[in-house]
Amino acid sequence: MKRVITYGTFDLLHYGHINLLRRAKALGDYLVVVLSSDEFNWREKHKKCYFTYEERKQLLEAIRYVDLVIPENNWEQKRSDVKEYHINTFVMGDDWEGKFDFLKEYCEVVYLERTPEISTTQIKKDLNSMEAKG
Ligand code: C2G
Repeated sequence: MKRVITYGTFDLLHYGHINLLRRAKALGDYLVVVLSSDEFNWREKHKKCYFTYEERKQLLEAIRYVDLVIPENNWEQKRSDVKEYHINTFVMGDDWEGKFDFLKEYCEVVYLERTPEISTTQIKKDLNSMEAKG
């Protein structure tokens, strides 16, 4: 049983997230998604999510590639998560390339290519401009 883990906010879930989750799951048999809490997002990423943690968790749990969703409350929990969940492979999009190489001591670290042109920020911008045009 190969166990994979990935982290993120996953607000306004979109096909870029799905592409990441599908490829992450393909690297093993069990995928743990560590979902940023509302507090962590605000305190550490200055991100105000459209959907609450519970709503984002519900959306992720409906995805066939996702086996478990747990909260991300701080930057430091990755080492203990990898140990506690017996993780073989840590996966992130390549916008984080190199940032988590310290985990190579505990598990395989894989950075996957981001899906270009789509992001939560872009969705919000596009919706705002559509609204403005009426
Ligand atoms: N992603 C992607 N393609 C996109 C957008 C996002 O592959 N077009 C990937 C990101 O690289 C990340 C995952 O989807 O691996 C989740 O993206 P975010 O919700 O933006 O996650 P982020 O805010 O980067 O949080 O401790 C790590 C952080 O929690 C990561």
